[in-house]
Amino acid sequence: MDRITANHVTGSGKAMVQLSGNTAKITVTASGLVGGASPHAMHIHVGGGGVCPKPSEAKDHNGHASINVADAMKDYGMIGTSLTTSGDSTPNSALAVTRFPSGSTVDYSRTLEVTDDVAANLKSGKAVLVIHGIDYNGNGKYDSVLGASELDKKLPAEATDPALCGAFTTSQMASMPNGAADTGDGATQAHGTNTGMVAGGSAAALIGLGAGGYALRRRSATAR
Ligand SMILES: [Cu+2]
Repeated sequence: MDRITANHVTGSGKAMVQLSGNTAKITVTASGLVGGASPHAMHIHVGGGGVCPKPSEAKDHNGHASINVADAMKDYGMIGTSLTTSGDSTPNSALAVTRFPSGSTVDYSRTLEVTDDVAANLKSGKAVLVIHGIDYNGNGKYDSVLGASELDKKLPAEATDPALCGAFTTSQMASMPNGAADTGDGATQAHGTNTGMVAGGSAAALIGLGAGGYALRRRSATAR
């Protein structure tokens, strides 16, 4: 996934969706996020441009250049599915802070029913995964350095601003070989990685974050 660098994010993550009809098996892993008791809202966003915001889209928030959820709405669209840990997963649970992963790492896996709209966006490459919750001023917790959240005035903006973002790309399992050759090409490698995670079921679509996300992960691995 891409770091929202304008929000001083240093973490990284990856995600995959295995879609069969409207049933989506979703896995998300991330690390380097705000730790402690900080919940990280996670959503599949749909209906936008199917892309992540660029650093140049930062705006002034409480005197600090940063990107809030609304600033990037045209890029990634509205919330389609809330990746809660239990219960409701509709946009109604967008900020159900007690039902999202919390702490610096995310290791999420859940099978959910998604709407026709979300399924269509996943298949057409217009779905974007966003993990929220940043630590702009680096003090290890959410505070009001960027003011209140534009989504819920009771929450600090740091709690809802986007941290990691990745546009989903689709692979049809039926057309994929078992274990693509490692040609050194990032796209092909990412494809092969996806293939390796497929257990079976030729009718399902496997949807992962694109080659860019993979390259980012490689860079992260060598930088640490
Ligand atoms: Cu979101």
